[in-house]
Amino acid sequence: MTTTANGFSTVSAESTAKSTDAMDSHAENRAPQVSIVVPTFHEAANIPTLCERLFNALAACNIDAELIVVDDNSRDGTIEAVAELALRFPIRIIVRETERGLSSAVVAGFKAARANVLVCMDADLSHPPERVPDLVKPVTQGEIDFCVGSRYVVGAGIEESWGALRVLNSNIATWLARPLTELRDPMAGFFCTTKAVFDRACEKGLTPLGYKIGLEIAVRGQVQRTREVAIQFSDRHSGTSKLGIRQQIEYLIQLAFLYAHHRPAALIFGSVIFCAILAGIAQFFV
Ligand SMILES: Nc1nc2c(ncn2[C@@H]2O[C@H](COP(=O)(O)OP(=O)(O)OP(=O)(O)O)[C@@H](O)[C@H]2O)c(=O)[nH]1
Ligand SMILES: [Mg+2]
Repeated sequence: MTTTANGFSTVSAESTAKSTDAMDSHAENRAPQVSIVVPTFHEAANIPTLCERLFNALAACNIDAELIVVDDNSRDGTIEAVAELALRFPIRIIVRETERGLSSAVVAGFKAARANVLVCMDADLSHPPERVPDLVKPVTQGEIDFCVGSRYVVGAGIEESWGALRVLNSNIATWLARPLTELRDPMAGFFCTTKAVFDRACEKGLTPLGYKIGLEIAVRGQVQRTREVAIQFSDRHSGTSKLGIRQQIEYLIQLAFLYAHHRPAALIFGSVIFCAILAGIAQFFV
């Protein structure tokens, strides 16, 4: 493994040298149509199934893509799994040794992407890989510049095992973002956009904080033409969730930044209402 000045590592194990050479020469010739970025933290068990299903779906639609895994030094066999898959598929891995976080991992992957069309999805198979072509097609054809794999449009669904608390949590988080975007599922981690939108979002001060990088890119990148593709959202295939209270607090901070920049009046109005509610509650205790 070699470490770059950014603190990234890329796999250079002998076992992958052959496939890396093959991919490098392929890379020199032609950039892929689509770069798919998957952030990972302890997802080794999910990577092979994800990779197989994804490239089967892409091959069926003649889509030429690369898969970039951005792993935060999981040390759980993810590097080895990718090295083995790289013998058969155009997959590579970026290992970050000094940084942690889902959103910043996606940003690192998008910056390393060779294609002009970018996809972000989870590793845990919550996002059906078979739907990737449906997200990609309208973007590659220039019809839209942001496509979401949505849980909240007609025909979509989420697994029944979601408890009432998780549904409520998701609904509140979605509702809080409503004035910022027309998307029904702005919290989705399954989306497709263009390098141009991503670059614009970076220019407008993209903050890779917390979990909701899709919302951040859509709002800062000022996307105009969006579409939502219905998906069946499954529970994670294997492993455990990394979403906790810290990520929820980070989401609120991220929202405050987005409102301050794009809807300052709504931020002031919301703050006044919030303080009024707090003052009302406080009266019961004094
Ligand atoms: N690189 C990186 N990836 C992360 C980090 N946290 C989460 N991920 C990945 O981001 C994706 C989404 O995380 P999840 O833990 O599945 O979050 P979730 O989908 O909200 O929760 P569950 O599906 O219930 O587990 C997965 O592929 C994770 O491995 C992180 O700090 N760094
Ligand atoms: Mg998940």
